Amino acid sequence: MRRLLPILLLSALAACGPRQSQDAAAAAPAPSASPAPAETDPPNARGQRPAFPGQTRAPALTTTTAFQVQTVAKGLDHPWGEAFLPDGRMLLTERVGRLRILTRGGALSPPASGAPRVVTGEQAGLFGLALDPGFARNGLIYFAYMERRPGGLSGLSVARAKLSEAGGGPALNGLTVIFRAQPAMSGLANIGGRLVFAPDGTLFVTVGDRFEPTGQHDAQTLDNDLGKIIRINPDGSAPKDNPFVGKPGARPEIWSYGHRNPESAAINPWTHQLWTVEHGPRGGDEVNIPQAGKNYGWPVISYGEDYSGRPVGQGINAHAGMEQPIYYWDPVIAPSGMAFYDANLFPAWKGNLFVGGLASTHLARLTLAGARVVGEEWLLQDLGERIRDVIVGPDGALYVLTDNSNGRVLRIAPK
Ligand SMILES: [Ca+2]
Repeated sequence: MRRLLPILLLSALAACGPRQSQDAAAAAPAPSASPAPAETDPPNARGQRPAFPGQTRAPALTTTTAFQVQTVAKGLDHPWGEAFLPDGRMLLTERVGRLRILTRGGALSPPASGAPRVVTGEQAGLFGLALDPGFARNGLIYFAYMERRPGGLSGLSVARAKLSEAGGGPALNGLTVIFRAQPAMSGLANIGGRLVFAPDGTLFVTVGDRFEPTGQHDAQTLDNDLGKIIRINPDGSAPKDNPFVGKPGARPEIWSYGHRNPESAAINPWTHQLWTVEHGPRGGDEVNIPQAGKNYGWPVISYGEDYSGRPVGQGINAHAGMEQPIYYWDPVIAPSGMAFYDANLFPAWKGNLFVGGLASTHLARLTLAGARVVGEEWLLQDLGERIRDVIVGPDGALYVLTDNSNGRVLRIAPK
């Protein structure tokens, strides 16, 4: 049994590296009308202008709340998704294909039996998970994973199963695949895989574009699930009020399109709307509020540039009929996981949005004014670990997963 590890104390104000010192300096009162942002590196793509003031590089913040970071569990192989069970334990996934239960005391269960075989390699594996809104009654869980498809191909699939525990550990029973993203592909990048239930009981699934060249299975066309936000019923059927139901040639499960690789999704607890964060090209990570039937632009419009250094498409950032992100990062943070903070343990953080950063190895704290980001702080940089997911626990603490072969579950609470 794993024991709770020694508590690691951190000061939110500690200057532990060049980024942190820049943040602290940037947060000093600014004499000019444009306060310095948290990001101090130049953008990847030169000459691009945001569509509205504050769409990128929000003013840097420095929290006034001292906090501590505690390692609840370690030794996990690329933990990806996490959710709290009604009894206060955590259910989590490891990308290699394992589901485990973590007790409040830090004990990890054996991997759940009955899990499907997952395709691994590059970004592929077992991804996000969600509990059925009626979990306390029916024990159903949902998870996304890379499934082997005919012809040596693979695809993002969502399965549902009943979680039970008997004897040796957790077990998945009655596993049913409720959604299979179409078409199957060969590549193992830009897969998506985050799940979140909407207040109306439908399930949102984020699906990446699989890094396919434009014109193949385009995020802009509605005859495929790639580069889409999907909305399904818990049995996998398409809700009758989905925006493209009945439209010839369009898949009825599509909620919104023109996405690149969304690996973050959460319901805003104050507006009850879906928010997502997606990986853009180099210099184009985005926060969106995907609405039914709308086009979020990829790959026609984007900030940033292609990895080759060339423009994305025609190099345009705006187009009629295509939605602007409410916020973007250039350079990218490589975002994964997001959580709105609506608990009471951190009164000063109430109303904030937290986003994990893989490449940036930080946890972004964003302050919001309605649908605008108005401040940004980078937390946990001194750990130097890729952040895969963040959720708010029943105790009001933030629970963060770090993305490596000795991945950790971290608990962030006031000092
Ligand atoms: Ca976009």
